[in-house]
Amino acid sequence: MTSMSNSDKTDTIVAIATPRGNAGVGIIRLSGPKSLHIASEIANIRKEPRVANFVIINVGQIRDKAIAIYFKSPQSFTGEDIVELQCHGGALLLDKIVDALIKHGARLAKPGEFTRRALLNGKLSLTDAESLIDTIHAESDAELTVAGNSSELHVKTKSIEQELTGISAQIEACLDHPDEVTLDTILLKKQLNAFLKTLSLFTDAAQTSHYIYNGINVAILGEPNVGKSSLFNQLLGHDRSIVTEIAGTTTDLVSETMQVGGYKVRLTDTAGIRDGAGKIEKLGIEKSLRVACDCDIALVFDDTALKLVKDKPYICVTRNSSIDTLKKQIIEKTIGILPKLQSRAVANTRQINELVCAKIAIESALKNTAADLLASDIQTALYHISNITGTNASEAVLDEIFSRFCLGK
Ligand SMILES: Nc1nc2c(ncn2[C@@H]2O[C@H](COP(=O)(O)OP(=O)(O)OP(=O)(O)O)[C@@H](O)[C@H]2O)c(=O)[nH]1
Ligand SMILES: [Mg+2]
Repeated sequence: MTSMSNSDKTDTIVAIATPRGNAGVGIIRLSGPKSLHIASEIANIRKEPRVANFVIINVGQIRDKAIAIYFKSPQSFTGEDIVELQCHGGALLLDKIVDALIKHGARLAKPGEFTRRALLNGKLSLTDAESLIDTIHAESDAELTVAGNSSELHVKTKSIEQELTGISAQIEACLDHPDEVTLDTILLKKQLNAFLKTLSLFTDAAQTSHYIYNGINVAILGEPNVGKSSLFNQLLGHDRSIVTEIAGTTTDLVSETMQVGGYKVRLTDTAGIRDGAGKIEKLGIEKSLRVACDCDIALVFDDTALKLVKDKPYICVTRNSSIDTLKKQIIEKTIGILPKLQSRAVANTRQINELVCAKIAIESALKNTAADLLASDIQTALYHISNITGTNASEAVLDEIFSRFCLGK
């Protein structure tokens, strides 16, 4: 997604807000100054805000009975005038209605543009916006829980940002008037150390956050024909991998995401490990060996597999392993490898990267006695913290975040 121009921000945008497909209801959303005007071109929308009204949408030869709701600025999700049309959910029907709205002056929204406007209009913070996207993409209960707990990060980074801004002003004053203003270095060191401690709460939990957001990699390993793919399919609950009586059936990695005990697990079926395989199988076996090294938990069928996993957490399995027992064992091993969460200090990967950069700048500030170098470190720390809070976040950072959004959000 490219950076936003001024006209981008004042256009009236439109998108289908519900997933594409044939559903009972499909919602089209318009946001921007001309929302009501444009929607009124195809339906008799009432001007009373926040009232659901029954309308007939007329688009060429097509008619649809729908519910329309007008949200008047600033009391709306984006802070702008919004019209929401709850139509019938046919993909073709919704496309025709959107086309008509575009013909009457709306522009198709970019992914995440509604939320980006909400951010610009102060309706939500950047951490709220990221929490929203993480919630939408959540594939496990753990992910859903941590995505909804963004307030801790917001409160803590906002407070550090305010203090850093104050410190920055003091240093500038010292640099401008060295004879009149002196820096209380003892207090400054105390403040900086306190920031480091707070930021560490989140960075120390990075491994846990990583597992929660990216999933725990569980690999099924063993010699050919032992029943790896059969077990893989049973754990998933559907036929994903091909199963035959021929040794060497699986030649490539097959991965699927599933939820076990509220955690996201990425389960991988592998090619059976043996000597003397043909060209294709050999390439598959190389991948199996790599997965044996990289996985977090291994399900091992035999000694050949066991030798590969070394000191990694593993579970011995057989053809007769009970799926319920196995799932319980995976949960136990998962809890074993997840470092304990300190409070609700969870941040996503992007946020953790910014926090680590901020910490490095603060650590450098603690070593610097020259005011000009100190000023530069504090500015660097502020830059990274504000890429989390959203204060003056760069367009590039916003583009990166909002490109993860789906159309219509
Ligand atoms: N009787 C019995 N047969 C099984 C069981 N599990 C798998 N099989 C059979 O064993 C054969 C091999 O099963 P797969 O699941 O394809 O084995 P695999 O380890 O994935 O084999 P490769 O992909 O060749 O490495 C198939 O004919 C399965 O039907 C089981 O629990 N009992
Ligand atoms: Mg197989």
